[in-house]
Formats: sequence, C-alpha cells, structure tokens
Amino acid sequence: MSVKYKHYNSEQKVFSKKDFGENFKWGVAAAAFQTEGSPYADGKKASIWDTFSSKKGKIYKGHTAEISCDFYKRYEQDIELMKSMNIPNFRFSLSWSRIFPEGIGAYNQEGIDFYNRIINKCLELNIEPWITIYHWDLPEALEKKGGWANREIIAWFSEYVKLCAKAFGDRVKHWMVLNEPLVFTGAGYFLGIHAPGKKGIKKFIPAMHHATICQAQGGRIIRETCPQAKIGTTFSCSQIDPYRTNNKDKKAAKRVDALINRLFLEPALGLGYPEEDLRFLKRLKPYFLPGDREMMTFEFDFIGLQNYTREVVKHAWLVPYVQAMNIKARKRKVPITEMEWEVYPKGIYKLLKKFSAYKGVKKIYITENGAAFPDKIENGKVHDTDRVYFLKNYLKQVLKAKKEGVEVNGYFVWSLTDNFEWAEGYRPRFGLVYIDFDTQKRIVKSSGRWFKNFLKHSSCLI
Ligand code: GCO
Repeated sequence: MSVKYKHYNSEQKVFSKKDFGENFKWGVAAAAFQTEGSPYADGKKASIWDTFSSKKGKIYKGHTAEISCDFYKRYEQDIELMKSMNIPNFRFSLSWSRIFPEGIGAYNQEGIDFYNRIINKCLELNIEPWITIYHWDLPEALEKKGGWANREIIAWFSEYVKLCAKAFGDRVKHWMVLNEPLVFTGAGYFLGIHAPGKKGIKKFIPAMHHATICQAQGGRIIRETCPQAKIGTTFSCSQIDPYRTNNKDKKAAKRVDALINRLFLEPALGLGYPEEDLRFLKRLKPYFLPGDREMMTFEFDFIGLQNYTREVVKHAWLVPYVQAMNIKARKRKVPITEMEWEVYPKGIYKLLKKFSAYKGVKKIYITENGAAFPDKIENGKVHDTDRVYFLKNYLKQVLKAKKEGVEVNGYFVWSLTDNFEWAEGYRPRFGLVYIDFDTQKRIVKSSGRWFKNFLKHSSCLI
C-alpha cells in the first residue's frame, strides 16, 4: 500500500530554505557497498556484504551489489548530477576492504586513489565531501578472525581510521566514525538478517561493546590527526510510543527506546550503558575491561541523527531481552512506505528535542532521512509525489524543532539515487534519482526536481 495523502493546498504556510539559516547544510547521503559495485576491482577484496549477498536466500530475489549504481566507474557523472541539482554537500562512506583488502597490513593505493578522485571531483564542483568511515562493509578477512565480536577490532579499526584521516584529512572537514552501530551489530550479530549473518546474544554483546569503543576511538584518532576536523558519528533513531496507555506498554516502550536511541549514544556522552532499562546488558561483564568506560567516551562535535519512522510497541513477556513487541504499521492502518515503515513526521521533531536535551550533544545533523515508494516510469518521468510530501513534512518538523532552539544544522536526504537496500536488494527505491539497473540510466524524479528548486529558490509550498 503506497501512502495515500491529502495534498496541501497553496494557502498553507510557506516555508523556505532561508528559514533554516544560511549556514544550514543541505545534502544527500550514500554508502559504498550500496552504490559502488566493482567489488574486486583494483586490488579490493571481499567485504562481509560481498560474502553475505552471494549466499542463497539472504537477499531479495538473489540480488547482488556486483554492479549496483556502478558508482566506482560513474562517480564523476553522479557528482555532476548532484551539482546540476544544486546539492552542496555529499555524504559517502569508504569501503574498508578497498583501502585495506585484508582489513589490516598492506594498504591498497588504488583504493585510496579512488576516494581521492571522489573528494577532488566534489571540491572541483564546490561540493563539500562528508566521509563516513564505516558503513557496515567489514573486510571478510577480519570477520574470519571474529569480526566485531573480537576485541582486536579496536586495534584493526584504529589503523584503518588513522590511514583515512592522514590520506583525506587535508580536504575533508566533516567526518562520521560509524553508521548506525545498532543496525550493523543487531542485524548482523543478533538477528542474522544482515552480514555477517550471526545469530544470538553471545556474539551481539561483544560486537556491540567493541563498536561502542571504536566509535569513540575513531573520534580520538581523527582529532589527533586532523585538529580542524568536525567529528561526529551516526545513530539510527526512531520515536518509540506505547501501543496502549497502560504501565506495561509504557515500560516496554522505555526498554525499546533504551535499545534503539540510547544504547550507543549515552556511552559516548560518558553516561555509560542504559543498564537500568536493559537488564541483558549485565552480560557485558566479561567483555567490559578496566578503562573501557573512559574509552567509550568522546566529545563529538556533532551527532548524526538518522530517522525514517516510529515504532509502536506493547509489552510481550515471551520476547527475550526486551519483553516488547512491535505493532506493525500496516496493522495500525497508518500511512506507510514501501518498507512498511509508518510515515510519522512528528517523530523527527520528538527525536530532535530528545537528543538536544543531552548536555553533551552540541550539534545535530539529520544525516539520513528519506523514504521508499513504488516509483514507476511514466512517459520517461517518475512522479513520486508521495516522496515530495514526505520530505516537505519531515522538513517542516525539523524547522519546528530548530525554531524552538534545537541545534539542528543540516539535513541529508537518503539518497541521491536508488541503490542496493541491503537484504531487500533493489526492490525499495529511496532515490531522488531513479536508476534503471539494466541500463544504468538515471532519471531525476519529481522529488529530485523539487529538492533542486527548493535549494535554488527561496521558498517551497507546503
Ligand atoms: C540505514 C542505512 C542506509 C539505508 C537507509 C534506508 O540507515 O539503514 O544507513 O544504508 O539504506 O537507511 O534503509
């Protein structure tokens, strides 16, 4: 079911780019594995996602990212497309196994050169490059040594960050250490639905703890290497509401909120893990070594808030670790996207207020927001009015929070183009630009044209 909306008429309040202030950063976000293709070109070796997506039954209809958006070869074309769309900031991630094919040891100069070409192309077109150091594609060679569940990853990751900061820090001013640690540890090491496909609490707990340490350690290394850099890290966040008003559901919502929104943020802020709400965290004991509380803490310059939807939960005794169950949006008969995620713009407002209430959160960027809808080509065009509505209404909520004093300083649409949506393959399309994956033809959707005009002109209708 696509979203069925009433469309606003033109009498409604108009807001404009200038309402966000001239220093507000507008951009698009993407990730290496989801766009680049060329998984073994020029010295690159397998990541856990190359391995995982080659296994039968793991990815929708057996889709793989061997070509994807062919960004490894078409990066100039896509960065020029960004320029033509008036997009001034581009958030992309580095493929660890393109830079260190084995994860550690010998680096691959051709991999470094590729990212230098992206950065230089962006700067040539006056687009600011924003780097995410790790967006889920761990080198397979490191997974063979235990991956995120092996505490040695702190040393491996440190070497990787050090090289990236040295190689790119002279031109890249904004860095994000991790992309959504809850998702890559939770889906990859607990649920088994993402790479490396591990299941159960035993792997999840150490992986989660080591990622928490690495997010801070990465920040320290960038700060030592590039003193002028603005350093952040990103979190997948959702507004969590109780299904019913009874205390059991309210407590269930509190537990899920601790898992989704606090688990990795609060240790970074020096607040430790939310153990009072997540009793399973007592399993951390064997992995939590003296000095770890300090090692998990880092004073980030900004937090990357990534929001797509909200969750509504009820108490559920039988669900292990959180005793909570999600009430699906489809069952609640609310507007949903192609991912079956509820369209709930007020959620980003609530999250901005929640995150800005932390003393240690200095600045917030929305480093991902967007939606998948069943985009179709009609007479050579893609009229994705649902996505235009989605973006306008989420931006309206971001502006509301900003006007109430929240230090939200930027907004990145996920994503420039349709791309490989992890276990969902190419089924869900998130792009402002449609890609025909058979021909690699790019078609700017109505939402891309809207964003281009919004960024160029002073106002848009909402
Ligand atoms: C995430 C990832 C992206 C996704 C996007 C749409 O937030 O899960 O950063 O890689 O593709 O969010 O699900």
